[in-house]
Amino acid sequence: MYSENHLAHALRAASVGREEATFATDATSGAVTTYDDLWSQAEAMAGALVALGVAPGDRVAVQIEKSINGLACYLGTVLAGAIHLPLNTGYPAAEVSYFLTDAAPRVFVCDPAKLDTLTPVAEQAGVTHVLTLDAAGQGALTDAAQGATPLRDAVARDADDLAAFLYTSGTTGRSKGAMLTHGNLASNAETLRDHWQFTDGDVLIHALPVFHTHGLFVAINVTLMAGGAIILHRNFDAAAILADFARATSLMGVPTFYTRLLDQPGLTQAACADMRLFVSGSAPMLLDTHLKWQDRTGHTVLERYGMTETCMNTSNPYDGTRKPGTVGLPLPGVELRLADADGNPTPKGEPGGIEVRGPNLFKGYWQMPEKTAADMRADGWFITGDIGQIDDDGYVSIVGRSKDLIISGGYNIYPKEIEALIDDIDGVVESAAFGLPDADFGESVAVAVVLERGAAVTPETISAAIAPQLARYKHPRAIHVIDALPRNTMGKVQKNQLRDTYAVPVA
Ligand code: MCA
Ligand code: AMP
Repeated sequence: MYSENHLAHALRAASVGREEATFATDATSGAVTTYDDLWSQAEAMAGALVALGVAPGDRVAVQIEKSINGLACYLGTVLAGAIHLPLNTGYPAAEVSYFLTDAAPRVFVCDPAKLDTLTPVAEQAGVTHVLTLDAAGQGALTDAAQGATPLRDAVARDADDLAAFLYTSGTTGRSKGAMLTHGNLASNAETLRDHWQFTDGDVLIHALPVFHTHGLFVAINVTLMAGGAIILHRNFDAAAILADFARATSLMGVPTFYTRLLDQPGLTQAACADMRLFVSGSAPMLLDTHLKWQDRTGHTVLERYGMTETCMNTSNPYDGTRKPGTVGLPLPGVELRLADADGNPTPKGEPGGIEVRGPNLFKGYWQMPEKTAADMRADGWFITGDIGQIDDDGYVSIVGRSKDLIISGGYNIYPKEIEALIDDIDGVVESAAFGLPDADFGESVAVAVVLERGAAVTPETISAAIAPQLARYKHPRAIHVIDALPRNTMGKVQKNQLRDTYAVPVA
């Protein structure tokens, strides 16, 4: 099936001959989607896209709520040989405008409620087709799919051809489109399926967003490649997820999922009796959370480490010892080393910059060869910007980051993006955004601002000025007006000092 299309073939193979098996159960309505339903819908979507003129290599951008038809749109894009470009549903028009202009997609699919706002944005970016898809899976795209001739033979694509763009912010401000190939996605999901022992008997509780690697290329691709099933939650509701433990086998989440579940009195060993695997990633899980989880459930959370550009790099073992506070060992096929800024490996046992190499590595940043070259060494090592340490057993711990990044509830927030908006406000001299410990999200955004003398600017006016331009999760939770930013002798802003000054004890 789809033997000419590398990723589609890999995703479909496990369910061939089992078309009536369940792929998804909707957590709220109980509606069941079989594998036949899913792929039929994907073929219809692919037919609609081809009818709109989508050709191999074209981008299909989506900013849509999570739904089965949304997943079918992803798969339909792959079948059509095009490139799937999902956008965070929280991005306001100002942010969407950047992505559409940069990626120049042939088609943009958005929520009907945003059509009036986003149509002019898309037109300005030169997008020729704007369609809709709502949370119930209805809209112009579904209508077009119903009227289209389904694409039964997937468009031929090799392992090296592009399958997806995921935008990831840069430390210098502008977001970069990470180009992921069919081979990247297929090889990584296959490795994870085998490493975590996913089979067609698995039922994964799926509560992650599907516009990032974690929710889409890990959770969905692994399930498809195993021929398993998901319970589809549109958002994270701790009580509803806990209730599903009785009919599921596995959960993938960010640390916030686990801290919120720990607040549920019903979280007991008995409640987890049917679950075989809890996976965490995207952000560091505190040792305290690991230990509390072990104590309450009898399970050890399996922590793993990845990046948009690399998919998953390391994982604690399924069968062997899972070491809380580490992200485990390099996955099969992935090489990992610690090195200094020049690429010289660091002495054994000492911290160093994490670099990775393998079939999981992306092809580069879209139309930014200089940024690709800055992060990718000539001999293929990718510089992650994370600082790690490796213990005597080979387990990797992430001990810091050389990149200026805040991770809040599993979402990456680049301080530079916030600082640039604040610095643009009349009366602001300069600003520094930094992360503070947060009991729910791990980190939250705080900002220190220096004002011109007598400027009529307040934390409230700053919030109001940046609000329309930034997704809600990036909004500063605290804004401090100060006389001068602390700097070292080289003139570099000392964010550690700001973090120490403004940290509030976490409950
Ligand atoms: C929601 N809010 C947030 C966040 N999420 N603020 C900061 N950080 C966040 N992550 C805002 C909401 O807009 C709201 O603001 C207020 O916080 C409370 O919202 P609440 O309803 O409690 O939040 P939620 O809807 O329950 O979402 C929390 C969440 C969500 C479930 C943790 O953020 C989430 O799904 N995170 C997962 C992100 C993820 O998939 N990351 C993977 C990417 P107000 O009420 O004031 O308007 S990284 C990746 O893919 C790499 C490769 C990897 O390794 O996995
Ligand atoms: P993203 O750019 O959204 O793909 O986020 C990737 C970054 O998330 C990595 O470079 C790490 O800094 C961080 N990350 C992912 N998984 C973990 C983890 N298990 N522990 C600590 N940090 C993590």
